[in-house]
Amino acid sequence: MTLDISGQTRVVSLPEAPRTWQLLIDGKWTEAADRRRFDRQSPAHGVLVGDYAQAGAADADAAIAAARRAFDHGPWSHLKGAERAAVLRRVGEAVRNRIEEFAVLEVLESGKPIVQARAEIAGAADLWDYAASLARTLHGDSYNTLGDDMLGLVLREPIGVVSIITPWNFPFLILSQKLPFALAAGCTTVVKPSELTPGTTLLLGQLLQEAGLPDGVVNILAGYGNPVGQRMIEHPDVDMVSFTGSTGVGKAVVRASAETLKKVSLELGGKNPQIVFADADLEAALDAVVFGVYFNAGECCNSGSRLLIQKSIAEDFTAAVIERARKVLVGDPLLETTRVGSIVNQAQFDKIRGYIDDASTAGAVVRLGGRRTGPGSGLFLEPTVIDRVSANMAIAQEEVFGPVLSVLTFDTPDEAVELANKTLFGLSAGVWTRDMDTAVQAARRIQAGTVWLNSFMDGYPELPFGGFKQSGLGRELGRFAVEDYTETKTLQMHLGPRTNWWLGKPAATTT
Ligand code: TXE
Repeated sequence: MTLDISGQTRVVSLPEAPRTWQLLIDGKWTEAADRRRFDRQSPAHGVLVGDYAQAGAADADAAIAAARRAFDHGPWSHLKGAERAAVLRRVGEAVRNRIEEFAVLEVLESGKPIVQARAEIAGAADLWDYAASLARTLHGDSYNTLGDDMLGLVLREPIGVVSIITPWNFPFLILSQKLPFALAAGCTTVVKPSELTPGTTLLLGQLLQEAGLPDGVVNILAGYGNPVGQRMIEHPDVDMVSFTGSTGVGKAVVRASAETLKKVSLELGGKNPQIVFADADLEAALDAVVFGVYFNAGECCNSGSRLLIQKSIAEDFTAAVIERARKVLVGDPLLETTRVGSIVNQAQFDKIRGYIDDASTAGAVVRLGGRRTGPGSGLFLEPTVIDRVSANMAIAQEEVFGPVLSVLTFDTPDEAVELANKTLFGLSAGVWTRDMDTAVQAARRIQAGTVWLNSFMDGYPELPFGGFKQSGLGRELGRFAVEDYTETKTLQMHLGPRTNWWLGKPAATTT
């Protein structure tokens, strides 16, 4: 145990040396072909925490070849669902047994608070369990209605080799929204975590081996979008890409996959509204608005970054949000009490600060925060509230990905829905009202993949997640999550003598 600079006790000491990692290719831990390495500093503490082999294009090719071999010849895609489920359950159990190790790694690399990191790892373990259950229930369809001479079967087959590319904001949770479902279907994979947060993905590699996953089924490459991610998308031996990240890179993924016409699944950005009507349970809404925007320092695709508040209560409610936001404990993410940690890196910090400055210039009013705060040299940013925002400002249109709330007002439910839909994104939304008609009618008209009524940012493995419009393509989670990693094959089985002769029945044919 060590103390942070304010004299409080950290849950662990800061590492004296960075943890070192290799790449996992075909079941072997290896250096990059060109022996390059890169490292990572904790954004909250400024100390080196990770030192990773840096994959290049040659390593990507080797990993894809291993995944291809494992898919085409290996046992994994041919195992019974029950056998695959057993491995996935063992992984879930192993993650649960090492929650603290995973959580500390995530804190050091991402800057998120330890309490939150533990909950995320536990939630991720649950996704492995859920995917295990789907491995046994994945099934196709049959048609016994096509006449006596025909039986139609619809088979589900694993799609093949899947490239999985993940971001830094929820490194292990987002990985677990993809990988166990691909494995449940029988696919093999190449995984590239964000260059900022590869640790927990690489640690998982060790657990996968211990759980008995055959070599080559999961290959893990720490490295950069270019060239590694790019190669993982373009390579002709890859059948599908599952990507979570920025909308800009999402579009580049679609372009890069076009040459080989791969299936692409995208989970991208959001500019999610929380609509609060005057008749809502305002205490509950207040808590959820503050949670919705400052959780994970706002580095969250689901961030409730736009508060749409009914004019009759706008001033009082905004004042209450500001009061509540002042109480959010920002600081060292290794303290149990911290609720908001550090921004992930200087570039992201500068991007957020740029949006705040631009909003002021455009005529909005920064009523809280907006400045760097302590402790030490960490990249901490004050919870920020920006009032008098209008719908066409960049702060109301673009993903800031920081602890910044924009306040916009409306009079009528129609106006609220119109404002909610007035962005290029469509990931999620929250609606707060005690009136069932208002709630359900708004929910129906909001263009978003998830709408929370009198709640915000709850998630369940059972419920699909993904975006409308430029927030993505396809859905993760839910009972169809495994199907996303399959191809459909139609099997038409003719029974008995031929019945549909093209040139007439030959005379010699007696039956
Ligand atoms: O994301 P990138 P960045 C948004 C958020 C944030 C912005 C930038 O607004 O401010 O994106 O973050 C890999 N081919 N989100 O730059 O670049 C990259 O290595 C293949 C929203 O970190 O999209 C990483 O593994 N891969 C988001 C992953 O893509 C490429 C979460 C995501 O990085 C690549 C994170 C390329 N050409 C950021 N370029 C969400 N939806 O939650 C990069 N990558």
